Amino acid sequence: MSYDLSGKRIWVAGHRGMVGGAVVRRLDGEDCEVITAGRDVVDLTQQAQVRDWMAETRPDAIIMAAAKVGGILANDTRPVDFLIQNMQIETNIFEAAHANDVERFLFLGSSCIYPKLAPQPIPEDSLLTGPLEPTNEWYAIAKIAGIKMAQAYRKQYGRDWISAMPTNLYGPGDNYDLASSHVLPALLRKFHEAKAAGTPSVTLWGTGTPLREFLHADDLADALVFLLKNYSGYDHVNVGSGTEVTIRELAETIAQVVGYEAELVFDSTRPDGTPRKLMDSSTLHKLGWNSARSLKDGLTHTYADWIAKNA
Ligand code: GFB
Repeated sequence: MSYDLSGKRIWVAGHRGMVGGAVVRRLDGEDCEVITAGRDVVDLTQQAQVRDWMAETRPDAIIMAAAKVGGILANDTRPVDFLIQNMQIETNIFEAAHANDVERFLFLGSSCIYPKLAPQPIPEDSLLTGPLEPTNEWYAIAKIAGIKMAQAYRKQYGRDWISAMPTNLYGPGDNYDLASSHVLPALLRKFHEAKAAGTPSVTLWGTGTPLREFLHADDLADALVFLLKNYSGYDHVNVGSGTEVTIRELAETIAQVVGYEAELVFDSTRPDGTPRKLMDSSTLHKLGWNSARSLKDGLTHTYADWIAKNA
């Protein structure tokens, strides 16, 4: 299958977020028209606004990077927000896309859709084979519903709509708020601030033993454009980097990137979350895409970007 982006009007939903921003940058190199709309123009949780805006704008394709996202603490403590807002955004966009005959729709999920104790690396077909990780089951349920919406429109109406499941992401434009961020920006910030203040230790949540696979948002954006052009199918596709580290190893690498060695203190009152979630990305590799950036390079670039924006 090959979908030619030339002359197409592509709406990047969620362009102000880390992933949406990366997709917009990536589409700059394509011969297409990129459509964006901030919350001031269309509030994606409001059905009538989405319906009216889409009828007026008529995109040919949608890359759906809009979502309520957050790290382990935010997910664990605000289940209503993560479940309801994501379901609203998804339902509104899918319905309006169908009403306006959108040709291609790429829905973005998350690796937390898989069972807590899924086989590793996690193949796509382990979806719905076991209980979810409790700290993020609300977000996971909303994302599973999104996969099913894409599949339902394909099954009932023959829509050529697809889903991609990225692993843990990082990059420019990430959320650095310690109460709601993911681990990678949190640790960049903690080491940076410890260095500035000369604090001898940095506190990490949990035990430091969970394993996480990290992918740079620019690599994800490249994979998404690749899938939009080259993949048509009922099944969702995993997008990972193959780079897996423990949280302790991540902290040690971040210490090198920031240039500050500190004692690592582990706060065991905070949750570890799922023990491991390494994606099996062989489907994507067989289709012809591979990620290029190393974690160290990606961290260096991300840290430099954050410093530049916060100097
Ligand atoms: O990135 P993170 O918040 O989310 O946490 P998940 C990953 C691991 O890092 C957990 C540990 O074991 C945390 O306990 N960690 C250590 C920290 N120090 C910190 C810290 O200062 N801040 C944070 N945030 N973590 C999320 C899901 O799970 O991953 C979402 O909640 C989503 O639904 C996302 O799927 C990709 O990887 O555990």
